[in-house]
Amino acid sequence: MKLKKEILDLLNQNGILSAGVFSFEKNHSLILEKDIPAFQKWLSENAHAKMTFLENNIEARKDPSLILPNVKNALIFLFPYAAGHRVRNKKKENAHNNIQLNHNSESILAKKLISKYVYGKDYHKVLKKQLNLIATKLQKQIGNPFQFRAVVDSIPFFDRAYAREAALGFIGKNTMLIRPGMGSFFFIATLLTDASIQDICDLNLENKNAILNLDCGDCTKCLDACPTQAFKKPYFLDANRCLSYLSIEHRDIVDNEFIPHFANTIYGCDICQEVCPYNLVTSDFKILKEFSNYHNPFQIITAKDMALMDTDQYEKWFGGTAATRAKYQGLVRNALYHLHSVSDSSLPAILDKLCASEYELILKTVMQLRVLQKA
Ligand code: B12
Ligand code: SF4
Ligand code: SF4
Repeated sequence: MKLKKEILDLLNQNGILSAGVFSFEKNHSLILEKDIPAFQKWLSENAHAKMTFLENNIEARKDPSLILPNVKNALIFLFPYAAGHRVRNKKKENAHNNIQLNHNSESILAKKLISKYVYGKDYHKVLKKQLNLIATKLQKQIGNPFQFRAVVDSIPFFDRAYAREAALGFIGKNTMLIRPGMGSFFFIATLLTDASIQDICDLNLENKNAILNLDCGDCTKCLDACPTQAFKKPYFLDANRCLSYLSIEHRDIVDNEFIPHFANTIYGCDICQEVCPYNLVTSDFKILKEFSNYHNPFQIITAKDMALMDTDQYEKWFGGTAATRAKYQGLVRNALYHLHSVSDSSLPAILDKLCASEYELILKTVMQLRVLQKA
C-alpha cells in the first residue's frame, strides 16, 4: 500500500494521470490471439507502405522475453502532450487555439503546420528519462533489484494493444488509443520489468469496466474527416495515404495527388483526432513542461525559412525535437510542398536556388514542382 502511494505521488508530480499494469503471465494470450493476426493482416495488405522496419522482429512481438529476459509485467503510462486540447470550456478552448505568438504570426507554429506532438522536446528522450526515474524509485521501494527496459515507440512492441489490455482505454476507429475523459492526445510509455509488481502495486487508477465499456458507437467523424481517405475501413489505416506517414516517414517524393494537402501541414497530421468527440474533454491536464513549452525556433521560423535552411540551421532549429524523424531533406521537401500548395509567389525563386542542391530528395522535389508549376 505504501509503495502504491509513493509511486502515485511520483506520477502525480509528473502529470501522469493514467497508469496501468499488463501481466504477461496472465494476459499475453490475448495479444497473441487478437493483435498478432491483426498486425500481420495489416502488413500483408502493404498498409505499412515503406516502413519495412515494422516487418522485422515479429518473434519479439510474439515473445517479449526476447526483449527483456523473464519479463513479467509491463507498467504502462499515458503522458498527455497537447497544450491545444479542445476543452468544453469555451474560454480555455480559445486560449489554446490562439497560440500565444511571441514573435512571428507567419511562423510554422502560429500557422499550425506542425502536429501537436512535436511542439516541445522529443518525447522519446523526455519519456525515457521519466521511465528511468520511476524505475529507480520502484527499485528503492521494493528493495530487491530488478531488470527493466524503458519502451517509448522504440522497439517491436504493440504500445496501443498493451495499453488497451491494461485497461487504459479503447482503440477507436481512427486506430488511436482513446481514454474517455482524456481523449487521445497522449504518448504511451512502457516499463517492461521482471518484477512481480502487480502483486504489490496495482497501478490501475480507475474502474476498469468504466473505460472498457465505452467505444465509438455509431460515430464515423474521423473516417469522414480524413482528407486523403486513408482509412480503408474502420480501425484500418492505410499508411500509403496518410499525411502523417507521407510527411514524416516517407523518404521519397510524394505522389502529386497528395501535394495539395500540404497546404495545411508541414509535419504530421492531427485531423482524425481533432474531430473526435472524445477529444472534447471537460478538463485540461497537467502536461510535462518539456511538452508544454513551445520549442522556440518553431515560433519564429516560416515555411520559407525551412525550404531554404542549410543543415546547420536544421540542427539549430529542429535538433532535440521529434521533427528530426523526417530528417533534413524530408523537412525541406515538405516546406516546398507547402509553398506550392498555397501558391506562394516566392516559390519559383526558391526552386531556382535549390536546383543545384547536393541532396537527391531535394533535387527530385524541385524537379517535380517545376513540372507542376508549369502545368
Ligand atoms: C507505425 C506507426 C505510425 C504509422 C502507422 C499508424 C497506424 N495507425 O498504424 C503512421 C506514421 C501513419 C503513424 C501516425 C501517427 N502516430 Co504513430 N506509431 C506507429 C507505431 C511505431 C507502430 C504502430 C503500429 O504497429 N501500427 C500497425 C497497426 C496494425 O497496429 P496498431 O495501430 O497499434 O493496432 C494494434 C491494435 O489496435 C490491434 N488492432 C488493430 N486493428 C484491429 C482490429 C481488430 C478487429 C482487433 C481485434 C485488433 C486490432 O492490432 C494492432 C496490433 O496490436 C506506434 C508505436 C508502437 N510501437 O506501437 C506509434 C503510435 C501508434 N503513434 C502515435 C502517434 C501519436 C501518431 C500520430 C498522432 C502522429 C501525428 N500527429 O502525426 C499519428 C496518428 C495517425 C493514426 N490515426 O494512427 C502514438 C499513438 C498514441 C495513442 N493515443 O494511440 C503511438 C502509440 C506512439 C506512442 N508510443 O505514443 N504512426
Ligand atoms: S493522420 Fe491525417 S491523413 Fe492520417 S489518417 Fe488521420 S486524418 Fe487521415
Ligand atoms: S471520431 Fe468517432 S469514430 Fe473516430 S475515433 Fe473518435 S469516436 Fe471513434
